[in-house]
Amino acid sequence: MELNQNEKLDIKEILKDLENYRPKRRGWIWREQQKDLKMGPFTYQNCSAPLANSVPLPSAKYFGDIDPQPEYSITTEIASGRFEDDIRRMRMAAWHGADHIMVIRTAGQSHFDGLIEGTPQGIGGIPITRKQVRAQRKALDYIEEEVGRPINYHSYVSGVAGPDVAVMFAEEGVNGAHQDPQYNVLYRNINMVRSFVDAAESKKIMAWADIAQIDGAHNANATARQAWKVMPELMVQHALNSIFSAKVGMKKSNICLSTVPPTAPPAPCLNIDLPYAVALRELFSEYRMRAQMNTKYMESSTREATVTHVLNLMISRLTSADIQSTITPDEGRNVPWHIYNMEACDTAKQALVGMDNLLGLVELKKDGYLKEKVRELKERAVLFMEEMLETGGYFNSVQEGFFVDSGCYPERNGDGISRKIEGGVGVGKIFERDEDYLAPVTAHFGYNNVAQYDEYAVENPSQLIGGSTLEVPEKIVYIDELDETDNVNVRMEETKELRESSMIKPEVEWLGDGIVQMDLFLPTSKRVAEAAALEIGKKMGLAEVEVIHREIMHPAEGTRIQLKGKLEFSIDVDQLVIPPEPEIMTDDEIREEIENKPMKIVAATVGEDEHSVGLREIIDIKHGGIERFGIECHYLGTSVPVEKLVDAAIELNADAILASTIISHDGIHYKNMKRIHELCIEKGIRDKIMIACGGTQVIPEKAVEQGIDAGFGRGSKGVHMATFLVKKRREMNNEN
Ligand code: Z97
Repeated sequence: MELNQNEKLDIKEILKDLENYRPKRRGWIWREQQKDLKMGPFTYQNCSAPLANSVPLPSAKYFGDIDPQPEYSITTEIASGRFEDDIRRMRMAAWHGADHIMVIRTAGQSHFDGLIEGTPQGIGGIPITRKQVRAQRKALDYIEEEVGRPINYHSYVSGVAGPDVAVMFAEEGVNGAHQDPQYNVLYRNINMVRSFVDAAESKKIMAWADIAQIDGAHNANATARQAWKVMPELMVQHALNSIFSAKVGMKKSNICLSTVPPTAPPAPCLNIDLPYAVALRELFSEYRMRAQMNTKYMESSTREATVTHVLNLMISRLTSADIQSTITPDEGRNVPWHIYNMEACDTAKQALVGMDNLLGLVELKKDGYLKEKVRELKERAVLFMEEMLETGGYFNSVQEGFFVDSGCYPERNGDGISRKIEGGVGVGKIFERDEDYLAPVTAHFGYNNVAQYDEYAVENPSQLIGGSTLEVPEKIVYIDELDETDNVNVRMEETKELRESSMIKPEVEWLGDGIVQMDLFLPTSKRVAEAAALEIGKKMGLAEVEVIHREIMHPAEGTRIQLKGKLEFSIDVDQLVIPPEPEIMTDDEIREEIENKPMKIVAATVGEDEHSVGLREIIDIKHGGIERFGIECHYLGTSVPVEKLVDAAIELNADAILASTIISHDGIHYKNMKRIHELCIEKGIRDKIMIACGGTQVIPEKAVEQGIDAGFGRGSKGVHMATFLVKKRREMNNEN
């Protein structure tokens, strides 16, 4: 199967024969920095290879549609609850520059003591199952061909079923995963001994599959009362998971620290976040940095979240990052919608490309505040470690509540998360291996008594059974669906009409969800505005109306509201009358043509019409009008009689007459057009001159019916007019 960019990805095709699908490859793939990369008129220092297919930034049209890609991997997090709809989002995100697709797990999956099968619908994320993972990896195998860049697929290995999930990920070609036993302990209250034993096994398997690992330190930042106070502890958490992973056998270049700039405006965030970022990079120079954006202080304002994101991106550019996360405002208002994934990817791309070569321009100070702060943070972290040792190690320290304390170490407020060594989910489930223990599997951690059975199998115990599932995927037991009522086939049947007919509905996350968002300004206080907005939504025919964002413009004068609601109807796209898109030549093409063959026009508003703004926008260089292409414009003013306009055209030997009217009583605008055409015939110039008329009430087809060459309605720009003039002149001269 090959994707066609003009066709939707066929989910049914992805699901077909999934039982026998094998991933194309294993392991994480990093982007490669290309120094002195030339694209369009520019040279970049911090970019990677461009994509074969992508959606460039909106303003790329002024720069030859180039779409430079930063050298950091760009993450997008996807969490809608329906994996089949997320696949379409992944494709869009890949076109917007994401090459690290993280699927968030459904609520509570950490506490499942084993794998889930089938494709149930999730809450707050996707139930991670073999079928779901395989389908998404398969889709990404096609999508990466389409965009021309490898895409890393990622989910979570933490939790009680960590090792089981790790094996499944290794089998299914997953490329990245969160794995950090401290996450289990602190946030999921999973027994700490069990968590570290499971982590050893999980990490060993991840290392075999070359899966890049992200740790869980960012969670302390999100949980802490004052996120910037846990900076020393965050470094300790990074250190514990990193060295533990390396000791288990994971290569350091696949161990990523999940770093978060700890604070956000109105805090003076750069002043706090930058020393922390520098300290981390100095202490952990052998490892990779996954720069997560700050989510702790994220509210429902997309504007505010975007500014914080950009400040975080500046930290990445001033220090470094290997993976750059792009959290969406989902975290602030729980709207994990397609558009926000794209916006966040674009924010990262735009800011990183905009700050290309930043370190070639500025240098971080090597003395003063920055240096002192960096040293102070490192000292605090080292002291924290020392106290842990004095306390008897990690387990005792957790029991004592050392972690996620709201004090900045060595200050302690006694409000840390405390867990019992003999407590938590899965307590007492660790057993020492017997002397004759043998597991005929690959990538297994710890004691495995193979030699007594076959000394040649010591290096690879799976030989004893002719290979385990990692070598012989045919041995994988693939379970399709377990629940008849909750699975992808049932869901796709429910949305069949929208998949297979010309009916269409607006959507934010699931096909046919019918959700729309509205922006309102209401000239009243916040509480009143909220209530009024809900009423307005209902009156507009929306179901399930909800206010998802409110922002005070002034306590009494007004409030900005964002509303969401559901539309119950669909539209038949086959019934739509879609006018052809106006043709537009590029600025360069038009300019070249005019340079080679100059053009002159006369223009005026005609009849009794004083509205000059529209015409000025078409003509004036200031408004992007046709003057900017070098077209010589003679503007005669307003309320000009049509006779005078035609005479002026003759006198100046103009190539075209441009007339504009807004007034349309009694069809006067069309009558004037007809008159210009007739006058030109009478004066013998009609076959030599182009006539174009415009105005807000002008319907192009009706204008042409009056005998003139083109009509321009509302929304027309100078470039449309210039394109018409150039093409029409070529046609008149038989140059096409
Ligand atoms: C991020 N925005 O990008 P469950 N293991 C670790 C984690 O950090 C997490 C889980 C497991 C964040 C993603 C927070 N991280 C969300 C180390 C969650 C999730 O939800 O307990 O099944 O596992 O990292």
